[in-house]
Amino acid sequence: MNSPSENTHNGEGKMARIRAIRSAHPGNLMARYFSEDYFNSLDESKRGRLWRIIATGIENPDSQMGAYAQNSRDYEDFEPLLGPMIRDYHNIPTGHEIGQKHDWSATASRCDLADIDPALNGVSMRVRVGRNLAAFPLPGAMTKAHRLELEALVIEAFTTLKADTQFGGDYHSLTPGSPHAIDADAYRRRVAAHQMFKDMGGDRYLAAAGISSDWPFGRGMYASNAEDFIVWVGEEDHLRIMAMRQGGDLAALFGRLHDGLEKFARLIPAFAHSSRYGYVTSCPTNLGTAMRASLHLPLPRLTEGGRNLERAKKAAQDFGLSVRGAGGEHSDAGHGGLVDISPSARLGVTESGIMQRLYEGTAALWSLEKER
Ligand code: DAR
Repeated sequence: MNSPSENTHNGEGKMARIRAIRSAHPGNLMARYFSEDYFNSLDESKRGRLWRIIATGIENPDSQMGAYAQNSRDYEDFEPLLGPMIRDYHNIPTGHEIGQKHDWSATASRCDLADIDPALNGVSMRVRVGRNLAAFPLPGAMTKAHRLELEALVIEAFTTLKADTQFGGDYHSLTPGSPHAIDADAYRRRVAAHQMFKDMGGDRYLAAAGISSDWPFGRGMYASNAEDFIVWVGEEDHLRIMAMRQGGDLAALFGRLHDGLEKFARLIPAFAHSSRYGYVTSCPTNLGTAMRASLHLPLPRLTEGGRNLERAKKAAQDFGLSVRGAGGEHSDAGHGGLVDISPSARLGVTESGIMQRLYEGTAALWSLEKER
């Protein structure tokens, strides 16, 4: 595939591919909303930028979104294309003003799955937020030097966090020659435990967007001593900050994340944020809160012992939840019908709202599981 700049002058070949994708893959939102008139109205520089933003959706026709922002300002600069894609994905009607608010206050109230059923007091729960530093390009447009500079900056912050009584821990780098280097076995163990991300080069969507370039330079993870607060460095966003625990106390889980996030944020430069789209992320699907909250729920009856997720997916949709296998994106159900459930909404909902939806959705699915 030629580089975007080589095709900026006409781009006829790419537009023909987009037309073909539009009819063969109607779920590809980039192809659905791409306008040749809009593209032709752009100057040379913006055409080159736009090709890089949508390269992933052209090279991967089966994409759901088909675009990754390369710079924080892309969402404003390419609103005529990205805006309709974002509204479609996040179910925001045309004419409805998009504006992101943030609210973590519900973490101060009781929200415990054990109140639904004492049997739910031992589930595996995780909540993460994506964050990008405003001073850097987004991961798809970073040079190797950017990646190393950003890692050095957060390592300095982790040096302070290490000494914290609540969040003390250690940083493990994948950068060859780093004084914080993690050995291969330890890395494999962390990946198997879902504490660390695997080589992103295997993800064709990220690779096409440049997000996995320079692997493994500038990549790593911070883990608290209790291993319940983790920060990924250099994955799909500059930072993925997460809390995880077994149990059912969602308020404690969200509170742990919020406290750690606030403490960490005070140690590093500002995050990219917009009043319209909230925290700016590489993928438009993560805009807003940039939060994914999930828990693993055994639904052996709804999933026919894990062999068929369709009924659970359909039921979950009614409660604003998405269902996937317990092994993560594109995985099957785990042993005993163990599935990962997560509120779908990220944008136009607050952090407290996501916690409530996860609680209420879990209660509804659990009731369906028990009645069948
Ligand atoms: N595969 C890309 C992104 C989908 C959302 N998942 C993320 N961001 N990890 C697509 O456009 O289908």
